[in-house]
Amino acid sequence: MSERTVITFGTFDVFHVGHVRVLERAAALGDRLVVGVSADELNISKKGRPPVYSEDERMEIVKAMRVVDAVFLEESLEQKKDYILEHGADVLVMGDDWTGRFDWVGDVCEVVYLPRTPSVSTTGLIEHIAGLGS
Ligand code: C2G
Repeated sequence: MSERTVITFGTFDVFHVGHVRVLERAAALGDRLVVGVSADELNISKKGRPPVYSEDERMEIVKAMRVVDAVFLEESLEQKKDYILEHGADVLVMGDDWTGRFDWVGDVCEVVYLPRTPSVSTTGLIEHIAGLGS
């Protein structure tokens, strides 16, 4: 049987255990895991602020995970289908905060939404760290 490639996307800023778990669970759904790391510009347009870590640093961190085989820069949310085809992905995995949002790629691959890890988020960590200084 041929290799099953899993693809997932994310900013992975201020890398935390929720990121580790979604990558490990995504990897477990196939033989090879490819990760699209959101570009700094995409983050600014989505969230109105630049990430704490640069895109190069975020790609380096994600690439260092044992379960990750390859990383690339995700420059636009609308290009999902192109990225999926380019990387030969059989399944797209996203956390369930994205449920339903990427069903439109369902004609080129399977789409799976995984439950998010509760009580941890990049925004929460940034707020927590900022509060330590006051
Ligand atoms: N995640 C999770 N549990 C958390 C926090 C995040 O499972 N407590 C998952 C998210 O659901 C997502 C991945 O970790 O699948 C990356 O999360 P973010 O860095 O917040 O990514 P996001 O900004 O949502 O970018 O094309 C889609 C975007 O690039 C996704």
